[in-house]
Amino acid sequence: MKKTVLITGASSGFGEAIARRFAEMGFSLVLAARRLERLQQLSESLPVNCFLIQLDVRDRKAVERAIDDLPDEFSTIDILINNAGLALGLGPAHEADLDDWDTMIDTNIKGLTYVTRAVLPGMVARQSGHVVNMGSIAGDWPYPGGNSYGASKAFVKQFSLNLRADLQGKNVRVTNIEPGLAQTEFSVVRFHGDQQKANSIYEGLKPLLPADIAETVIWATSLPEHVNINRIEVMPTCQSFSPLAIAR
Ligand code: NDP
Ligand code: 8X3
Repeated sequence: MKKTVLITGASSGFGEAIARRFAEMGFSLVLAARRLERLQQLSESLPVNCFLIQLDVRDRKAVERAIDDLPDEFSTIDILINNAGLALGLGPAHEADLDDWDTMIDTNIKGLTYVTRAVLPGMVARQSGHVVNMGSIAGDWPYPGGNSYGASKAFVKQFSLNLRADLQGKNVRVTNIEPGLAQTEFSVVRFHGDQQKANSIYEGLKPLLPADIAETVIWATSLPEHVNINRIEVMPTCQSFSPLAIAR
């Protein structure tokens, strides 16, 4: 029987690439994001059945309704890709816009928990399923300006591990994927629409591409059911570590 994957944040970047890869493999797709027209364009280019949901993951009631109201054909979610998320701002904590912090916390943390909580009972009842959370290297490695964004991804890391603890014996897998620098709409969003500033982040280097992360997701979810990949940290080869900073 065809499996169904629900992807949040499927309207661009990683989510879109992940949708394309699962579609190639014949999965049924439930695609969610706020920009419905982008989901429509995507689904028209895919060779499989898609159910589209215009959804803001920050809206707890809307998330619950969306999962409750899935048509029968799409209601058995075999794989959940909790990918919707964003960074806003790269300034120091003492100058940060609190609205940006609220939005990141509401989306990357709360939204992710709402979708997970809505989908998990079905997986547990069926004793089958896989939750893939989109974390980030920012959840492991601090950097200037990472403040609330990095902290939100550290939540995703620990939440993923704690889900594993709760799901012991339920045959539901949990994987946290932690990409590094990747070229998507991420930086345009982070810099509030400043395309030039966003482009400068990727100038003169070879970043990860959405297809690279899609491949990682496909690998982790295609392994035999008895194999659980807890966490995958992925960087472009050009990215690595700096010495610890010391102010003199
Ligand atoms: P994009 O900006 O290209 O994609 C983000 C996706 O999230 C969009 O589809 C957007 O859809 C969706 N989204 C944002 N807010 C909401 C919301 N409130 N409700 C529903 N959907 C939402 O960036 P990426 O593909 O890079 O980002 C995907 C994930 O990967 C994020 O969680 C990000 O933090 C993470 N990540 C990105 C890295 C990078 O360098 N690019 C590296 C590490 C992790 P819409 O606007 O239509 O709602
Ligand atoms: C995105 C990667 O390094 O820009 O999560 O925070 S980084």
